[in-house]
Amino acid sequence: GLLLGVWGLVIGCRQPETASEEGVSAEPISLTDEEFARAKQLFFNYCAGCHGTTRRGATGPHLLPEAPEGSPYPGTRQLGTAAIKAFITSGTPGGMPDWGRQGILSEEEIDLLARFLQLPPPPIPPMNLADMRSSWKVHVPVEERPTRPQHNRNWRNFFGVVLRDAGKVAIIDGDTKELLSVINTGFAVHILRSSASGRYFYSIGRDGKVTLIDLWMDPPALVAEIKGAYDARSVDVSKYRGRRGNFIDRYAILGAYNPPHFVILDGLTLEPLKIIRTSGYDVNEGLFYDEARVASIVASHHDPLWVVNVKETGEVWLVDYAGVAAGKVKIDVLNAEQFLHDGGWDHTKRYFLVAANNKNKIVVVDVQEKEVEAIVETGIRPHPGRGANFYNPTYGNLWATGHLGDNTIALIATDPGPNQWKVVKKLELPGVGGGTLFIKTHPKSRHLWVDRTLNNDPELQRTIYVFDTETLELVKELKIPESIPQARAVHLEFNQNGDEVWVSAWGRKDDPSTNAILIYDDRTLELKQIIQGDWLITPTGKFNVYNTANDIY
Ligand code: DHE
Repeated sequence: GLLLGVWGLVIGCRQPETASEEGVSAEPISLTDEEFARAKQLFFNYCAGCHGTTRRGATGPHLLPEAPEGSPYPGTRQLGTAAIKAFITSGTPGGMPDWGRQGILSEEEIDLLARFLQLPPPPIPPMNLADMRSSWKVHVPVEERPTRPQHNRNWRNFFGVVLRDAGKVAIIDGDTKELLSVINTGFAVHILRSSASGRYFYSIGRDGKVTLIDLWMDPPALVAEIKGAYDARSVDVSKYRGRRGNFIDRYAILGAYNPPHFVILDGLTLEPLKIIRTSGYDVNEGLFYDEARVASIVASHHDPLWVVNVKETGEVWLVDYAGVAAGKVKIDVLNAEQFLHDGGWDHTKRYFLVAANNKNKIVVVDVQEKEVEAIVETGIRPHPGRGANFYNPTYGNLWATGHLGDNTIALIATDPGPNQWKVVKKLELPGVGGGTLFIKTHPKSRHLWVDRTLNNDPELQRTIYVFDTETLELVKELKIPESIPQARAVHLEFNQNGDEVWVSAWGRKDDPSTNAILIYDDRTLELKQIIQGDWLITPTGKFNVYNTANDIY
Protein backbone atom coordinates (compact mmCIF):
# COMPACT_ATOMS: atom_id res chain seq x y z
CA GLY A 1 0.00 0.00 0.00
CA LEU A 2 2.73 2.45 1.05
CA LEU A 3 4.91 1.89 -1.99
CA LEU A 4 1.97 1.96 -4.34
CA GLY A 5 0.95 5.22 -2.71
CA VAL A 6 4.39 6.80 -3.13
CA TRP A 7 4.51 5.91 -6.79
CA GLY A 8 0.96 7.02 -7.20
CA LEU A 9 2.05 10.46 -6.06
CA VAL A 10 5.05 10.56 -8.33
CA ILE A 11 3.14 9.70 -11.46
CA GLY A 12 0.22 11.91 -10.52
CA CYS A 13 -2.58 9.45 -9.90
CA ARG A 14 -3.84 8.54 -6.46
CA GLN A 15 -4.18 4.79 -6.13
CA PRO A 16 -6.82 3.65 -3.71
CA GLU A 17 -5.10 2.67 -0.47
CA THR A 18 -6.32 -0.46 1.16
CA ALA A 19 -4.76 -2.12 4.11
CA SER A 20 -5.82 -5.19 5.89
CA GLU A 21 -3.32 -5.66 8.72
CA GLU A 22 -4.76 -5.97 12.17
CA GLY A 23 -5.97 -2.70 13.65
CA VAL A 24 -5.63 -0.88 10.37
CA SER A 25 -8.72 0.55 8.78
CA ALA A 26 -9.73 -1.24 5.62
CA GLU A 27 -11.60 1.70 4.16
CA PRO A 28 -10.13 2.53 0.75
CA ILE A 29 -8.70 6.05 0.40
CA SER A 30 -8.63 7.75 -2.95
CA LEU A 31 -8.26 11.40 -3.89
CA THR A 32 -8.50 12.94 -7.33
CA ASP A 33 -5.47 14.97 -8.44
CA GLU A 34 -7.44 18.15 -7.84
CA GLU A 35 -8.45 17.04 -4.34
CA PHE A 36 -4.89 15.99 -3.58
CA ALA A 37 -3.50 19.39 -4.61
CA ARG A 38 -6.08 21.19 -2.45
CA ALA A 39 -5.43 18.92 0.52
CA LYS A 40 -1.68 19.43 0.17
CA GLN A 41 -2.17 23.21 0.29
CA LEU A 42 -4.52 22.97 3.28
CA PHE A 43 -2.03 20.78 5.08
CA PHE A 44 0.72 23.30 4.36
CA ASN A 45 -1.43 26.20 5.55
CA TYR A 46 -2.77 24.74 8.77
CA CYS A 47 -0.90 21.60 9.82
CA ALA A 48 2.70 21.54 8.58
CA GLY A 49 3.91 24.05 11.19
CA CYS A 50 3.37 21.65 14.06
CA HIS A 51 3.41 18.25 12.37
CA GLY A 52 6.18 18.90 9.81
CA THR A 53 6.00 19.05 6.03
CA THR A 54 7.00 15.42 5.81
CA ARG A 55 4.59 14.72 8.68
CA ARG A 56 7.15 13.14 10.99
CA GLY A 57 5.88 15.24 13.90
CA ALA A 58 7.43 18.00 16.03
CA THR A 59 5.26 20.10 18.34
CA GLY A 60 2.40 17.82 17.34
CA PRO A 61 2.54 14.03 16.77
CA HIS A 62 3.56 12.40 13.49
CA LEU A 63 0.82 12.04 10.87
CA LEU A 64 2.14 9.12 8.88
CA PRO A 65 -0.03 6.29 7.55
CA GLU A 66 1.91 3.81 9.66
CA ALA A 67 3.44 4.69 13.02
CA PRO A 68 7.25 4.95 13.01
CA GLU A 69 8.93 2.47 15.34
CA GLY A 70 8.74 3.50 18.97
CA SER A 71 6.15 6.21 18.43
CA PRO A 72 3.40 6.31 21.05
CA TYR A 73 0.99 7.64 18.40
CA PRO A 74 -0.87 5.33 16.03
CA GLY A 75 -0.59 5.60 12.27
CA THR A 76 -3.27 7.60 10.51
CA ARG A 77 -4.53 4.46 8.74
CA GLN A 78 -5.14 2.97 12.15
CA LEU A 79 -7.00 6.07 13.33
CA GLY A 80 -9.23 6.16 10.27
CA THR A 81 -11.19 9.01 8.72
CA ALA A 82 -13.74 9.52 11.51
CA ALA A 83 -11.19 9.85 14.32
CA ILE A 84 -8.94 12.18 12.32
CA LYS A 85 -11.93 14.36 11.49
CA ALA A 86 -12.80 14.57 15.17
CA PHE A 87 -9.28 15.79 16.03
CA ILE A 88 -9.31 18.44 13.31
CA THR A 89 -12.79 19.60 14.23
CA SER A 90 -12.49 19.80 18.02
CA GLY A 91 -8.75 20.04 18.74
CA THR A 92 -7.12 18.61 21.87
CA PRO A 93 -6.23 20.02 25.31
CA GLY A 94 -2.56 19.53 24.35
CA GLY A 95 -2.64 22.47 21.96
CA MET A 96 -4.16 21.15 18.71
CA PRO A 97 -6.46 23.96 17.50
CA ASP A 98 -10.18 23.29 16.95
CA TRP A 99 -10.11 24.24 13.28
CA GLY A 100 -13.65 23.00 12.66
CA ARG A 101 -15.35 24.51 15.70
CA GLN A 102 -13.69 27.85 14.98
CA GLY A 103 -15.10 27.75 11.47
CA ILE A 104 -11.63 28.08 9.95
CA LEU A 105 -11.89 24.77 8.09
CA SER A 106 -15.19 23.60 6.58
CA GLU A 107 -16.58 20.09 7.02
CA GLU A 108 -15.67 19.32 3.45
CA GLU A 109 -12.07 20.53 3.95
CA ILE A 110 -11.75 18.50 7.13
CA ASP A 111 -12.96 15.39 5.34
CA LEU A 112 -10.47 16.01 2.54
CA LEU A 113 -7.59 16.45 5.01
CA ALA A 114 -8.59 13.35 6.97
CA ARG A 115 -8.33 11.29 3.80
CA PHE A 116 -5.13 12.99 2.59
CA LEU A 117 -3.43 12.25 5.91
CA GLN A 118 -3.89 8.52 5.39
CA LEU A 119 -1.84 8.64 2.18
CA PRO A 120 1.97 8.85 2.31
CA PRO A 121 3.37 12.43 2.35
CA PRO A 122 4.50 13.88 -0.99
CA PRO A 123 8.28 14.47 -1.43
CA ILE A 124 9.95 17.90 -0.94
CA PRO A 125 11.49 19.40 -4.08
CA PRO A 126 14.94 21.07 -3.76
CA MET A 127 15.50 24.84 -4.04
CA ASN A 128 18.71 26.23 -5.48
CA LEU A 129 20.41 29.61 -5.41
CA ALA A 130 19.25 30.20 -8.99
CA ASP A 131 15.60 29.68 -7.92
CA MET A 132 16.07 32.25 -5.18
CA ARG A 133 17.78 34.73 -7.45
CA SER A 134 14.96 34.55 -9.95
CA SER A 135 12.48 35.60 -7.27
CA TRP A 136 14.71 38.39 -5.94
CA LYS A 137 13.48 41.94 -6.63
CA VAL A 138 14.94 45.26 -5.54
CA HIS A 139 12.08 47.75 -5.91
CA VAL A 140 14.07 50.75 -4.71
CA PRO A 141 17.86 50.51 -5.15
CA VAL A 142 19.96 51.53 -2.15
CA GLU A 143 21.28 54.68 -3.87
CA GLU A 144 17.71 55.87 -4.54
CA ARG A 145 16.65 55.52 -0.92
CA PRO A 146 16.44 58.58 1.35
CA THR A 147 19.55 59.51 3.35
CA ARG A 148 17.41 60.82 6.22
CA PRO A 149 13.78 60.24 7.26
CA GLN A 150 11.31 61.81 4.83
CA HIS A 151 8.85 62.57 7.61
CA ASN A 152 9.03 64.17 11.04
CA ARG A 153 7.59 61.20 12.84
CA ASN A 154 9.19 59.31 15.72
CA TRP A 155 9.85 56.21 13.61
CA ARG A 156 11.48 54.37 16.50
CA ASN A 157 8.00 54.12 17.99
CA PHE A 158 6.39 52.74 14.81
CA PHE A 159 4.63 49.40 15.07
CA GLY A 160 4.62 46.78 12.33
CA VAL A 161 1.47 44.68 12.61
CA VAL A 162 1.14 41.28 10.94
CA LEU A 163 -2.19 40.97 9.09
CA ARG A 164 -1.88 37.23 8.86
CA ASP A 165 -4.60 36.10 6.49
CA ALA A 166 -4.47 39.24 4.39
CA GLY A 167 -0.79 38.54 3.66
CA LYS A 168 0.00 42.14 4.60
CA VAL A 169 1.82 44.21 7.18
CA ALA A 170 0.42 47.48 8.56
CA ILE A 171 2.76 50.22 9.71
CA ILE A 172 1.22 52.31 12.50
CA ASP A 173 2.66 55.41 14.15
CA GLY A 174 2.81 54.52 17.85
CA ASP A 175 2.72 58.17 18.93
CA THR A 176 -0.33 59.26 16.92
CA LYS A 177 -1.88 55.81 16.28
CA GLU A 178 -2.30 56.71 12.60
CA LEU A 179 -2.13 54.02 9.94
CA LEU A 180 0.80 54.93 7.67
CA SER A 181 0.80 52.12 5.14
CA VAL A 182 -0.37 48.61 4.41
CA ILE A 183 2.25 46.58 2.58
CA ASN A 184 1.83 43.34 0.63
CA THR A 185 4.17 40.82 2.14
CA GLY A 186 2.91 37.42 1.00
CA PHE A 187 1.03 34.41 2.19
CA ALA A 188 0.42 34.01 5.93
CA VAL A 189 3.12 36.48 6.88
CA HIS A 190 4.44 35.38 10.25
CA ILE A 191 6.84 37.74 12.01
CA LEU A 192 8.75 41.00 11.60
CA ARG A 193 12.19 41.86 12.85
CA SER A 194 13.80 45.30 12.92
CA SER A 195 17.22 46.01 11.51
CA ALA A 196 19.83 46.94 14.11
CA SER A 197 19.40 50.66 13.35
CA GLY A 198 15.62 50.22 13.41
CA ARG A 199 15.23 51.82 9.99
CA TYR A 200 14.13 48.64 8.23
CA PHE A 201 11.55 45.97 8.95
CA TYR A 202 12.06 42.46 7.55
CA SER A 203 9.00 40.25 7.26
CA ILE A 204 8.94 36.49 6.78
CA GLY A 205 5.94 34.59 5.47
CA ARG A 206 5.03 30.94 5.55
CA ASP A 207 5.61 31.00 1.79
CA GLY A 208 9.32 31.65 2.49
CA LYS A 209 9.16 35.21 1.26
CA VAL A 210 11.24 37.91 2.96
CA THR A 211 10.29 41.53 2.38
CA LEU A 212 12.26 44.63 3.29
CA ILE A 213 10.34 47.73 4.39
CA ASP A 214 12.01 51.14 4.63
CA LEU A 215 10.52 53.22 7.47
CA TRP A 216 12.32 56.40 6.40
CA MET A 217 10.21 56.64 3.28
CA ASP A 218 6.98 58.60 3.42
CA PRO A 219 4.90 56.53 3.60
CA PRO A 220 7.02 53.51 4.61
CA ALA A 221 7.34 51.21 1.59
CA LEU A 222 8.54 47.88 0.28
CA VAL A 223 12.06 48.21 -1.13
CA ALA A 224 13.10 44.59 -1.80
CA GLU A 225 11.81 41.02 -1.63
CA ILE A 226 12.96 37.43 -2.17
CA LYS A 227 11.51 33.95 -1.83
CA GLY A 228 14.17 31.94 -0.03
CA ALA A 229 12.18 28.81 0.86
CA TYR A 230 8.85 27.07 0.35
CA ASP A 231 7.97 27.32 4.01
CA ALA A 232 9.64 29.50 6.64
CA ARG A 233 9.11 31.03 10.07
CA SER A 234 12.09 33.15 11.05
CA VAL A 235 14.22 36.06 9.98
CA ASP A 236 16.77 38.16 11.82
CA VAL A 237 19.53 40.68 11.14
CA SER A 238 23.15 41.37 12.05
CA LYS A 239 23.04 43.26 15.35
CA TYR A 240 26.72 43.32 16.29
CA ARG A 241 28.08 46.83 15.80
CA GLY A 242 31.64 45.89 14.95
CA ARG A 243 34.41 48.42 15.47
CA ARG A 244 33.12 50.98 12.99
CA GLY A 245 29.49 49.89 13.09
CA ASN A 246 30.08 48.05 9.85
CA PHE A 247 27.72 45.17 10.62
CA ILE A 248 24.74 47.42 11.37
CA ASP A 249 22.03 46.66 8.77
CA ARG A 250 24.61 44.63 6.83
CA TYR A 251 23.10 41.14 6.75
CA ALA A 252 19.82 39.33 7.25
CA ILE A 253 19.21 35.62 7.77
CA LEU A 254 16.16 33.61 6.80
CA GLY A 255 15.42 30.38 8.65
CA ALA A 256 13.35 27.84 6.73
CA TYR A 257 11.21 24.86 7.56
CA ASN A 258 11.23 23.61 3.98
CA PRO A 259 13.71 23.08 2.43
CA PRO A 260 15.47 22.72 5.77
CA HIS A 261 18.08 25.45 5.46
CA PHE A 262 19.03 29.01 6.32
CA VAL A 263 20.02 31.69 3.88
CA ILE A 264 22.32 34.63 4.56
CA LEU A 265 21.08 37.71 2.69
CA ASP A 266 22.49 41.13 2.03
CA GLY A 267 20.73 43.34 4.60
CA LEU A 268 20.01 46.25 2.27
CA THR A 269 19.08 44.42 -0.94
CA LEU A 270 18.18 40.87 0.19
CA GLU A 271 20.58 39.42 -2.36
CA PRO A 272 21.10 35.77 -1.36
CA LEU A 273 24.75 35.22 -0.36
CA LYS A 274 24.91 31.75 1.15
CA ILE A 275 22.58 28.80 1.71
CA ILE A 276 23.33 26.24 4.40
CA ARG A 277 21.34 23.04 4.84
CA THR A 278 20.44 21.99 8.38
CA SER A 279 19.66 18.29 7.84
CA GLY A 280 21.45 16.09 10.35
CA TYR A 281 21.32 13.66 13.24
CA ASP A 282 19.30 14.27 16.36
CA VAL A 283 21.12 14.78 19.65
CA ASN A 284 19.16 12.09 21.49
CA GLU A 285 19.22 8.99 19.34
CA GLY A 286 21.31 9.97 16.35
CA LEU A 287 18.49 9.42 13.86
CA PHE A 288 18.88 11.22 10.54
CA TYR A 289 16.44 14.04 9.85
CA ASP A 290 16.43 15.36 6.33
CA GLU A 291 13.68 17.71 7.44
CA ALA A 292 15.61 19.39 10.27
CA ARG A 293 13.80 22.71 10.31
CA VAL A 294 15.07 26.07 11.44
CA ALA A 295 12.87 27.40 14.23
CA SER A 296 13.86 30.61 16.03
CA ILE A 297 16.90 32.71 15.17
CA VAL A 298 18.30 35.49 17.34
CA ALA A 299 21.17 37.87 16.75
CA SER A 300 23.79 38.50 19.40
CA HIS A 301 24.47 42.13 20.32
CA HIS A 302 27.93 41.28 21.69
CA ASP A 303 29.41 39.17 18.88
CA PRO A 304 28.92 38.70 15.12
CA LEU A 305 26.76 35.65 15.80
CA TRP A 306 23.35 34.30 15.03
CA VAL A 307 21.84 31.61 17.23
CA VAL A 308 20.06 29.24 14.83
CA ASN A 309 17.84 26.65 16.49
CA VAL A 310 17.34 23.44 14.56
CA LYS A 311 14.10 21.85 15.63
CA GLU A 312 14.24 18.13 14.83
CA THR A 313 17.93 17.52 15.55
CA GLY A 314 17.91 19.60 18.73
CA GLU A 315 21.14 21.35 17.72
CA VAL A 316 21.87 25.01 18.35
CA TRP A 317 24.10 26.41 15.60
CA LEU A 318 26.12 29.50 16.43
CA VAL A 319 26.72 31.06 13.03
CA ASP A 320 29.56 33.59 12.82
CA TYR A 321 28.92 36.07 10.01
CA ALA A 322 32.11 38.13 10.39
CA GLY A 323 33.70 36.42 7.38
CA VAL A 324 30.72 36.27 5.01
CA ALA A 325 32.16 38.97 2.73
CA ALA A 326 35.33 36.89 2.42
CA GLY A 327 33.33 33.74 1.66
CA LYS A 328 33.70 32.23 5.13
CA VAL A 329 30.94 31.16 7.53
CA LYS A 330 32.07 29.63 10.84
CA ILE A 331 29.59 27.47 12.71
CA ASP A 332 29.73 25.96 16.19
CA VAL A 333 27.21 23.17 16.64
CA LEU A 334 25.93 22.62 20.18
CA ASN A 335 23.96 19.60 21.34
CA ALA A 336 20.87 20.90 23.09
CA GLU A 337 17.50 19.12 23.13
CA GLN A 338 15.06 18.02 20.44
CA PHE A 339 12.18 20.12 19.14
CA LEU A 340 13.60 23.55 19.72
CA HIS A 341 11.10 26.27 18.96
CA ASP A 342 10.93 29.84 20.28
CA GLY A 343 13.01 31.83 22.74
CA GLY A 344 14.72 35.05 23.74
CA TRP A 345 17.65 36.67 25.54
CA ASP A 346 18.09 37.03 29.28
CA HIS A 347 18.51 40.65 30.43
CA THR A 348 22.31 40.59 29.95
CA LYS A 349 21.90 39.27 26.37
CA ARG A 350 24.65 36.76 27.06
CA TYR A 351 22.31 33.81 27.51
CA PHE A 352 19.66 32.67 25.05
CA LEU A 353 16.76 30.67 26.46
CA VAL A 354 14.90 28.47 24.00
CA ALA A 355 11.98 26.08 24.42
CA ALA A 356 12.33 22.40 23.58
CA ASN A 357 8.58 22.40 23.77
CA ASN A 358 7.85 18.74 23.26
CA LYS A 359 10.35 17.89 26.02
CA ASN A 360 8.84 20.38 28.50
CA LYS A 361 12.20 22.07 28.81
CA ILE A 362 14.01 25.35 28.34
CA VAL A 363 17.59 25.17 27.09
CA VAL A 364 19.94 27.93 28.26
CA VAL A 365 22.72 28.68 25.77
CA ASP A 366 25.75 30.68 26.92
CA VAL A 367 26.43 32.45 23.65
CA GLN A 368 29.58 34.14 24.97
CA GLU A 369 31.24 30.85 25.97
CA LYS A 370 29.53 28.96 23.15
CA GLU A 371 28.11 26.20 25.30
CA VAL A 372 24.85 24.85 26.59
CA GLU A 373 24.73 26.20 30.13
CA ALA A 374 21.65 24.41 31.51
CA ILE A 375 18.50 22.53 30.57
CA VAL A 376 15.56 23.37 32.80
CA GLU A 377 12.26 21.52 33.15
CA THR A 378 9.51 24.15 33.39
CA GLY A 379 6.04 22.74 32.69
CA ILE A 380 4.00 21.23 29.87
CA ARG A 381 5.03 22.59 26.47
CA PRO A 382 6.70 25.88 27.27
CA HIS A 383 5.94 28.60 24.69
CA PRO A 384 7.83 31.75 25.67
CA GLY A 385 7.61 33.73 22.44
CA ARG A 386 10.67 35.73 23.39
CA GLY A 387 9.98 35.35 27.10
CA ALA A 388 9.98 38.24 29.55
CA ASN A 389 12.79 39.71 31.68
CA PHE A 390 12.16 41.50 34.94
CA TYR A 391 13.69 42.18 38.33
CA ASN A 392 11.94 40.92 41.43
CA PRO A 393 13.03 42.03 44.93
CA THR A 394 12.91 38.45 46.30
CA TYR A 395 14.36 36.49 43.40
CA GLY A 396 16.53 38.98 41.50
CA ASN A 397 16.52 38.98 37.72
CA LEU A 398 14.07 36.54 36.20
CA TRP A 399 13.22 35.24 32.75
CA ALA A 400 9.69 33.90 32.34
CA THR A 401 7.80 31.56 30.04
CA GLY A 402 4.16 30.53 29.69
CA HIS A 403 2.97 27.06 28.65
CA LEU A 404 0.69 25.60 26.01
CA GLY A 405 -0.11 22.55 28.09
CA ASP A 406 -0.62 23.91 31.62
CA ASN A 407 -1.83 27.06 33.36
CA THR A 408 1.52 28.18 34.78
CA ILE A 409 4.10 30.85 34.11
CA ALA A 410 7.53 29.57 35.12
CA LEU A 411 10.00 32.10 36.50
CA ILE A 412 13.65 31.15 36.00
CA ALA A 413 16.34 32.95 38.05
CA THR A 414 19.14 34.24 35.83
CA ASP A 415 21.53 35.87 38.34
CA PRO A 416 24.69 33.91 39.28
CA GLY A 417 24.23 31.99 42.55
CA PRO A 418 22.63 28.80 43.84
CA ASN A 419 19.28 29.50 42.14
CA GLN A 420 20.63 30.36 38.73
CA TRP A 421 18.72 28.50 35.99
CA LYS A 422 16.20 27.10 38.48
CA VAL A 423 12.46 27.62 38.34
CA VAL A 424 12.13 29.66 41.53
CA LYS A 425 8.40 30.29 41.30
CA LYS A 426 5.35 29.40 39.21
CA LEU A 427 2.53 31.86 38.70
CA GLU A 428 -0.89 30.33 38.10
CA LEU A 429 -3.58 31.42 35.69
CA PRO A 430 -7.12 30.85 36.99
CA GLY A 431 -9.36 28.37 35.14
CA VAL A 432 -8.57 25.12 33.38
CA GLY A 433 -5.79 24.48 30.90
CA GLY A 434 -2.93 26.42 29.38
CA GLY A 435 -2.90 27.88 25.91
CA THR A 436 -0.49 30.75 26.57
CA LEU A 437 1.38 31.80 23.45
CA PHE A 438 3.04 35.03 24.53
CA ILE A 439 4.08 37.01 27.58
CA LYS A 440 5.70 40.42 27.74
CA THR A 441 7.08 43.13 29.98
CA HIS A 442 9.29 46.21 29.67
CA PRO A 443 12.04 47.61 31.91
CA LYS A 444 9.84 50.65 32.67
CA SER A 445 6.77 48.57 33.55
CA ARG A 446 5.99 46.69 36.74
CA HIS A 447 3.59 44.37 34.94
CA LEU A 448 3.87 41.02 33.24
CA TRP A 449 1.24 40.58 30.52
CA VAL A 450 0.07 37.09 29.47
CA ASP A 451 -2.27 35.85 26.73
CA ARG A 452 -4.08 32.49 26.52
CA THR A 453 -4.93 32.28 22.84
CA LEU A 454 -4.93 28.51 22.46
CA ASN A 455 -7.00 27.65 25.52
CA ASN A 456 -9.98 25.42 24.76
CA ASP A 457 -12.45 27.78 26.43
CA PRO A 458 -13.51 30.62 24.09
CA GLU A 459 -13.86 32.96 27.09
CA LEU A 460 -10.29 32.34 28.26
CA GLN A 461 -9.04 32.82 24.69
CA ARG A 462 -10.34 36.38 24.98
CA THR A 463 -8.68 37.06 28.34
CA ILE A 464 -5.41 38.85 29.08
CA TYR A 465 -3.79 38.44 32.49
CA VAL A 466 -1.63 41.03 34.21
CA PHE A 467 0.73 40.14 37.07
CA ASP A 468 2.61 42.56 39.32
CA THR A 469 6.33 41.83 38.86
CA GLU A 470 7.12 42.85 42.46
CA THR A 471 4.37 41.10 44.42
CA LEU A 472 3.91 38.39 41.74
CA GLU A 473 0.13 38.66 42.32
CA LEU A 474 -2.40 38.49 39.50
CA VAL A 475 -3.68 42.07 39.50
CA LYS A 476 -6.06 42.15 36.58
CA GLU A 477 -7.97 40.01 34.07
CA LEU A 478 -8.88 41.97 30.97
CA LYS A 479 -11.31 40.75 28.33
CA ILE A 480 -11.72 41.77 24.70
CA PRO A 481 -14.80 44.08 24.72
CA GLU A 482 -18.07 42.39 23.69
CA SER A 483 -18.37 44.82 20.78
CA ILE A 484 -15.63 42.74 19.11
CA PRO A 485 -17.15 39.25 18.87
CA GLN A 486 -15.43 35.98 17.89
CA ALA A 487 -11.92 37.30 18.51
CA ARG A 488 -9.10 35.77 20.48
CA ALA A 489 -6.48 37.85 22.28
CA VAL A 490 -2.98 37.22 20.99
CA HIS A 491 0.50 38.68 21.37
CA LEU A 492 1.44 41.70 23.46
CA GLU A 493 3.82 44.49 22.64
CA PHE A 494 4.89 47.58 24.55
CA ASN A 495 5.47 50.97 23.00
CA GLN A 496 8.95 52.49 23.11
CA ASN A 497 8.33 54.26 26.44
CA GLY A 498 7.00 51.16 28.11
CA ASP A 499 3.73 52.75 29.24
CA GLU A 500 1.31 51.23 26.70
CA VAL A 501 0.56 47.63 25.72
CA TRP A 502 -0.87 46.68 22.35
CA VAL A 503 -2.91 43.47 22.15
CA SER A 504 -4.35 41.87 19.01
CA ALA A 505 -8.01 40.86 18.86
CA TRP A 506 -7.62 38.12 16.26
CA GLY A 507 -10.95 37.54 14.55
CA ARG A 508 -12.35 36.17 11.31
CA LYS A 509 -10.66 36.88 8.03
CA ASP A 510 -13.99 37.66 6.33
CA ASP A 511 -15.26 40.17 8.90
CA PRO A 512 -13.22 43.26 9.95
CA SER A 513 -15.60 43.99 12.85
CA THR A 514 -14.27 40.90 14.63
CA ASN A 515 -10.69 42.24 14.49
CA ALA A 516 -8.97 45.03 16.43
CA ILE A 517 -5.84 46.27 18.11
CA LEU A 518 -6.50 47.08 21.76
CA ILE A 519 -4.22 49.60 23.40
CA TYR A 520 -4.00 49.47 27.19
CA ASP A 521 -2.47 51.98 29.57
CA ASP A 522 0.17 49.97 31.43
CA ARG A 523 -0.08 52.13 34.56
CA THR A 524 -3.87 52.17 35.05
CA LEU A 525 -4.51 48.91 33.13
CA GLU A 526 -7.45 50.66 31.41
CA LEU A 527 -8.27 50.20 27.74
CA LYS A 528 -7.38 53.56 26.19
CA GLN A 529 -7.91 53.05 22.48
CA ILE A 530 -9.30 50.55 19.96
CA ILE A 531 -7.92 50.52 16.43
CA GLN A 532 -10.23 49.02 13.80
CA GLY A 533 -10.69 49.40 10.05
CA ASP A 534 -11.48 47.52 6.87
CA TRP A 535 -7.74 46.97 6.44
CA LEU A 536 -7.35 45.40 9.88
CA ILE A 537 -7.81 41.70 9.05
CA THR A 538 -6.49 39.01 11.40
CA PRO A 539 -3.86 41.03 13.27
CA THR A 540 -1.47 38.75 15.18
CA GLY A 541 2.17 39.76 15.92
CA LYS A 542 3.01 43.42 16.60
CA PHE A 543 6.54 44.68 16.61
CA ASN A 544 7.64 48.00 18.05
CA VAL A 545 10.76 49.23 16.24
CA TYR A 546 12.72 50.28 19.31
CA ASN A 547 11.87 47.22 21.39
CA THR A 548 12.46 44.79 18.53
CA ALA A 549 15.78 46.29 17.47
CA ASN A 550 17.00 46.28 21.08
CA ASP A 551 15.45 42.95 22.15
CA ILE A 552 13.41 44.51 24.92
CA TYR A 553 10.94 42.04 26.38
FE1 DHE B 1 4.69 31.47 15.30
C1 DHE B 1 7.36 33.28 16.51
C2 DHE B 1 6.77 28.96 14.43
C3 DHE B 1 1.99 29.48 14.64
C4 DHE B 1 2.62 34.10 15.80
N1 DHE B 1 6.69 31.16 15.47
C5 DHE B 1 7.63 32.03 16.01
C6 DHE B 1 8.91 31.43 15.92
C7 DHE B 1 8.75 30.21 15.32
C8 DHE B 1 7.35 30.04 15.04
C9 DHE B 1 9.83 29.21 15.01
C10 DHE B 1 10.22 32.06 16.41
C11 DHE B 1 10.77 32.96 15.37
C12 DHE B 1 12.04 33.65 15.81
O1 DHE B 1 12.09 34.18 16.94
O2 DHE B 1 13.00 33.68 15.04
N2 DHE B 1 4.42 29.54 14.67
C13 DHE B 1 5.40 28.69 14.37
C14 DHE B 1 4.86 27.41 13.98
O3 DHE B 1 5.50 26.43 13.53
C15 DHE B 1 3.44 27.44 14.30
C16 DHE B 1 3.26 26.70 15.62
C17 DHE B 1 2.48 26.72 13.38
C18 DHE B 1 2.42 27.19 11.96
O4 DHE B 1 1.76 26.51 11.16
O5 DHE B 1 3.02 28.18 11.61
C19 DHE B 1 3.22 28.93 14.53
N3 DHE B 1 2.66 31.73 15.23
C20 DHE B 1 1.74 30.81 14.94
C21 DHE B 1 0.40 31.34 14.95
O6 DHE B 1 -0.67 30.72 14.68
C22 DHE B 1 0.50 32.73 15.42
C23 DHE B 1 -0.11 32.81 16.81
C24 DHE B 1 -0.23 33.75 14.57
C25 DHE B 1 0.34 33.98 13.21
O7 DHE B 1 0.46 35.14 12.85
O8 DHE B 1 0.64 33.03 12.53
C26 DHE B 1 2.02 32.91 15.48
N4 DHE B 1 4.94 33.34 16.03
C27 DHE B 1 3.97 34.28 16.10
C28 DHE B 1 4.54 35.53 16.58
C29 DHE B 1 5.90 35.30 16.81
C30 DHE B 1 6.13 33.91 16.45
C31 DHE B 1 3.75 36.81 16.83
C32 DHE B 1 6.96 36.30 17.30
C33 DHE B 1 6.83 36.59 18.76
C34 DHE B 1 7.70 37.72 19.23
O9 DHE B 1 7.25 38.45 20.14
O10 DHE B 1 8.82 37.88 18.76
